[in-house]
Amino acid sequence: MNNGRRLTKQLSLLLIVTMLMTGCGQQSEAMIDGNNGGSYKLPEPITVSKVDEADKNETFVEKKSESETIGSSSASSEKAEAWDGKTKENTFKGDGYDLTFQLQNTWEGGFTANVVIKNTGAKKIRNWEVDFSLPCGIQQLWNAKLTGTDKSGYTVSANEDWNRDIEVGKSVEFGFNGQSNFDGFPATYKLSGELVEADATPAPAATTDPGTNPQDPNATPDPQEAEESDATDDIEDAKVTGGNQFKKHGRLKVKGRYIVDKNGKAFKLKGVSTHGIAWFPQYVNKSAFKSFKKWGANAVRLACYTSQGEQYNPSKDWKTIDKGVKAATELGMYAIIDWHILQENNPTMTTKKAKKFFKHFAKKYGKKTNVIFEICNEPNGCDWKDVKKYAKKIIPIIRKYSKNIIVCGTPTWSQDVDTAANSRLTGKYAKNVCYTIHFYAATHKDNIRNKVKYAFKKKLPILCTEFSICDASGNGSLDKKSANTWIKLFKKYKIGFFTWSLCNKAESSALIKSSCNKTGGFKKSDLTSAGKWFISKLK
Ligand code: IDC
Repeated sequence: MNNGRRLTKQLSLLLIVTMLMTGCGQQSEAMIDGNNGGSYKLPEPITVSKVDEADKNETFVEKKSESETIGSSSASSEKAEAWDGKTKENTFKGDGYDLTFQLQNTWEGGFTANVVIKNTGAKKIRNWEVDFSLPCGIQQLWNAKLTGTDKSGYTVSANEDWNRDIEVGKSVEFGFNGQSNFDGFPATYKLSGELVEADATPAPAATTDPGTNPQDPNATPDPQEAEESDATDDIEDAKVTGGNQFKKHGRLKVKGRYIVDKNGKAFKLKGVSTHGIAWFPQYVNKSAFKSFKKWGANAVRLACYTSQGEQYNPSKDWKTIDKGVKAATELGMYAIIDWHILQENNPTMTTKKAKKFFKHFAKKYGKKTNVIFEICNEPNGCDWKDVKKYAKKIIPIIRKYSKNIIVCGTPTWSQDVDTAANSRLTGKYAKNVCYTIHFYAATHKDNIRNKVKYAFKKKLPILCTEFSICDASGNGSLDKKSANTWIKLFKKYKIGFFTWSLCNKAESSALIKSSCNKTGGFKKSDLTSAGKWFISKLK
């Protein structure tokens, strides 16, 4: 039997579990003990269908038989009970797995949740997929991919080889931000996956993606697996002092895995990103940028959200970008023009208007030595091949007018630099192109840092065009320890970084205190703790 067919057969044990959960801590009819003091309805049948007789000599093959039914079904139209405002966690103990929904953070208009799927059974669960009901939008999702939505909720599944198998006794986790006030734990879940004998041979993609290790579901890409070295003695640092940066350092270029100045020395871009320029245009001004230059920034990023729902309005935003480029230029700073896709998760959804946008700005600023083009902020819920397809449409438009650096986003909100490293743009599309990593330090830790280590060893040129030290919602508590580890890594690898965001919005990623009404001429005392921490890293 050929490998493909054999492996397809290996996936033939199917586990489907539907369960109902009501609001945590609440009592209701059809109670079953053991649900964290809460209650749930009896689960839907678990159907285990077994494989073909023909396959009986495969490692974990079981003989085909009628499907078994475990548990009994119940209605799935149950609504979640309202949240009690206190409970942070709700675990459902299923047959062979636990599903824990952890509420990590809440704020007016949103929340961050983490979901842990633990394998408590005797077989490995492979290619898991969770359907869960949620009456609101999802803004971010990490360590999983969105594979479907309908009016009642979402389908989320493993997004990498390293998290698609859940070994016996182990867990995988994914997280997301909800876009409205938290209103109760999901009322319904459905966990699907394949049951595989624990000692079965590894999954096929193990050999196709060297960045991952399917044997250990909790592993992230193992940087050791990228054979190349991460010693940075192959390049000298540019001496960066004050004054006009692009007069001194000229047009920046991508050279191997580094961004270099006109003398071929590694140049670290360091700057602030604006918030959405449609929402906070008042901070796009020379005096605001000057404050950060004084503290050591050499660049700014102008973030232009792209959908109407996100207030994109070319007739206003384009003028704000002009104002921003002019201010940065007068201050001798580099400026990134950022096509800030977010709600429009797949960049190909924006190709038409992105072409217009980049034609306009490349024509206008492409010959200026200080302008950089970022073509898609954060692709999410789409494949790397979509991003590449889009990049191949946009890059030639910019190249018609400009040789300047182009920054390309990566999948999963610009976290998957490992994927980009394994299959980067080539030929004319690759010239002077680097790839972006984004992180929010309280959410993204070693698992994402390992992607950077792996990609760096694979010689991928990386620029961090956005990060903050709070969680991925742009809010929540600050994790300076994780943030310091990130910056240390960037300094070691000579990777530039831009922090989110230059505004006084009442959220912890904002750099300016919400009580401060100034739009420029900032003093240190006008900065939030994220702002103060950031300027301390500019030295
Ligand atoms: C957030 C802003 C928030 C705004 C929201 C709109 O901080 O004020 O309401 O966008 O969608 C990103 C995005 C960035 C997000 C940020 C925090 O690039 O636009 O800004 N974030 O969620 N990626 C990861 C985090």
